[in-house]
Amino acid sequence: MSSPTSVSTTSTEGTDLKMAEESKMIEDIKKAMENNDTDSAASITNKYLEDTKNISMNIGITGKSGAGKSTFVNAFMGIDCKDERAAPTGVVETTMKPEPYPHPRHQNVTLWDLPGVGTTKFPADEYLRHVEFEKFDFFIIVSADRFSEDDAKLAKEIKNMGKKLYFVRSKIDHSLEDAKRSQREFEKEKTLQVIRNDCIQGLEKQGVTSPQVFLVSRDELHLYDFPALQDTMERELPQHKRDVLILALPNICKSTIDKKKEVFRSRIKYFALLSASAAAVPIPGVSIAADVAILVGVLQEYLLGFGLDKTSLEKMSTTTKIPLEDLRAVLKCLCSGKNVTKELVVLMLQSVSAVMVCKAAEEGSRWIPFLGIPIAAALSYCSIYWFLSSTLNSLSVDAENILTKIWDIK
Ligand SMILES: Nc1nc2c(ncn2[C@@H]2O[C@H](COP(=O)(O)OP(=O)(O)OP(=O)(O)O)[C@@H](O)[C@H]2O)c(=O)[nH]1
Ligand SMILES: [Mg+2]
Repeated sequence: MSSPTSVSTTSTEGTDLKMAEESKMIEDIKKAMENNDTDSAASITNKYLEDTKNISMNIGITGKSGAGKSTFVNAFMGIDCKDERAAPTGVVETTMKPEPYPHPRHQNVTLWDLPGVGTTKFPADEYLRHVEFEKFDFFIIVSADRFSEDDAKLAKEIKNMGKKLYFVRSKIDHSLEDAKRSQREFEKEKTLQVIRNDCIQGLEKQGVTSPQVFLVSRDELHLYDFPALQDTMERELPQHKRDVLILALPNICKSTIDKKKEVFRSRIKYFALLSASAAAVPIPGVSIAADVAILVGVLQEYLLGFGLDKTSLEKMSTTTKIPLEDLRAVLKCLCSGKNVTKELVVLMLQSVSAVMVCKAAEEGSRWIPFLGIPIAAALSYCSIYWFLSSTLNSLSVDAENILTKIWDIK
């Protein structure tokens, strides 16, 4: 019996190691299947998927009082500041102690709204110990104007402690409005570059080397530097954490949706393998029951990742003031905007034609050798592989349609 392979969660692990672990695990599963040891195959796959789900991420957001930290926390989680799950914002609401905000759709991701160094009156090193810096994957320092001496000291200390950090210059909409009013020949791109350079030079003068500064506006995350911030964070994280971050990001453009789709696509083979190991059990009815149970969980995860679950859609309708029925009108996939139930999954499975299942055999066979594996298992593998691939395509199109609908009214 093969021993289950676990996903290591240390941040030093690289892409190659993860790929080697995955290949070894797939080999173990294949061997178990060929020996008709379906219990082992299922347990290795299950363990891997569970470990993947449990990878946690903690992001620390800090900066001066009023800089826009709490607003940034909410924007990052894709929720409105008036939402009951939101970090309180406003001119008088001061973040006084580290406050965790679990991501509403991905409970393993937590954004920490941290009081600014100035608010706590601690020196930078003591401040970091006070907020338990070890638990953070990275920090974001937010400022609504030039970064202060406190911000620079904190940045140096964060780097000394071996942690990543990014600078966010917030309220860019305000700054552009101000510039428009005061400049005779206003040029947007030029003004943005001036703000960016001013922040970078200010930090360098205070001894921060190669600071990465991103210009952000809370209501227009798709503009300015938020997309670049997403790409940079993602690029600098280890592979297994990268997937966690991507799924938790707000859908601000097509490229975010495409990245989410790729993360989900890379996991399809494991669900198909789970289905295959259940199909090899010679008890009538076991396979289909196992498939439905697997699919309910997977489809719910897809909906949460794309923000197409019922709650997200309702909240989106309230925030954007687009009637819920108008949002629903652009959705094509049967499960979009719904609670996924066993009945719904059965309905969706019934719409799968035999021809399409055969097509899946071609693609699916890249991952599993059919030789030595019972026919039922191979068929089950292919049908689930195809079903999830095509549902994923439909859901990503729905997510893009929602994005277009929202941008149309802006
Ligand atoms: N126009 C505009 N206003 C913003 C932006 N970000 C934050 N604000 C506003 O700035 C004010 C302060 O924002 P908060 O998020 O509460 O700031 P904070 O850093 O959490 O403040 P403390 O909790 O007091 O430390 C609020 O009224 C926000 O609505 C932005 O990008 N654009
Ligand atoms: Mg706050």
